[in-house]
Amino acid sequence: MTLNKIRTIDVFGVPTDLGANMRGTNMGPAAVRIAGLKRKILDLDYTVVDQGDIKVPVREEISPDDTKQNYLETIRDVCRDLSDKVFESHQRGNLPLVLGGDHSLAIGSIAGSSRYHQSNNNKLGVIWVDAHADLNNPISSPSGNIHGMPLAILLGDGDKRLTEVATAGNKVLKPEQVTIIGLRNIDGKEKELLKNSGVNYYTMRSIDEKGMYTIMTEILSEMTKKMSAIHLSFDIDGIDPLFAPGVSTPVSGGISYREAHLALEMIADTKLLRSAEFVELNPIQDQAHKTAELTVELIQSALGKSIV
Ligand SMILES: [Mn+2]
Repeated sequence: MTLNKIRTIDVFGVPTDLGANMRGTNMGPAAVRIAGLKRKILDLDYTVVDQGDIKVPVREEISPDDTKQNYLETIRDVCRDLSDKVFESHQRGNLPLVLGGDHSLAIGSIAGSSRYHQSNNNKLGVIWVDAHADLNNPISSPSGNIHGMPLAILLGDGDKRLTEVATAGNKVLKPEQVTIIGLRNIDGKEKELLKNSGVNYYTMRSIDEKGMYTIMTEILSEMTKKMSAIHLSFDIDGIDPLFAPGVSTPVSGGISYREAHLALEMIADTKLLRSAEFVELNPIQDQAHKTAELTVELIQSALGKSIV
């Protein structure tokens, strides 16, 4: 099946911070909307349908049992719901754009995209921009926070209740489908998990050595050869905190403002982007809305905004 040109963007907010210790990413979707998301996507000549927010229970009302297990069952329910909505958006021929929320939501969004592409025999490549590898499992994780585990879960490593949502009755994501960019903070045990995972990855050191242009050329020439659709999972903490202070887990030495735009413009040039999430924006940590505005600009670049 050939993929048609995308005309309509479906926006979904996932106001959750249940995957993290730090509160606040639940306000991310509102901050991105306030920064003018819809108007700025309309400027790029798409139709935009804001589908509103996925329902996420408030932390204070979640049962003590689920609180003790880092909200695992609540996160499962949210991800299941998101997975269905993302799947339906693809079926309508639209591009689901998911606003986080912490990165645990990627379990649901990628499950939905993966299910759609598998049922249409499209090969899906995933580009994961992040300071962290998000490859922890319940044994390796120092904190137990689920936002440190979504990529592991999508690859089939993790609590069964979540890996079942991730696969959504289909085959699990294969490591060769995934490329991580921007790594610079990996927990002790997670280093081995990353090296043994089989995913492609580019640390900040390789960005320093080769430059973002060379790296993205490498990644995208492989993806355009092997894949027929790209999903972008963009953790805002991949960007240097100088430009993106409004995240829950800032790590200095990250991707610069221009490097981020270049990477996204190059992804847009492939015309293969079919779904995306922008996650971990934390308005409590932000400075005068700077990171929310940056997020909207990054979304514009990913959707094809060019300087000329
Ligand atoms: Mn992440």
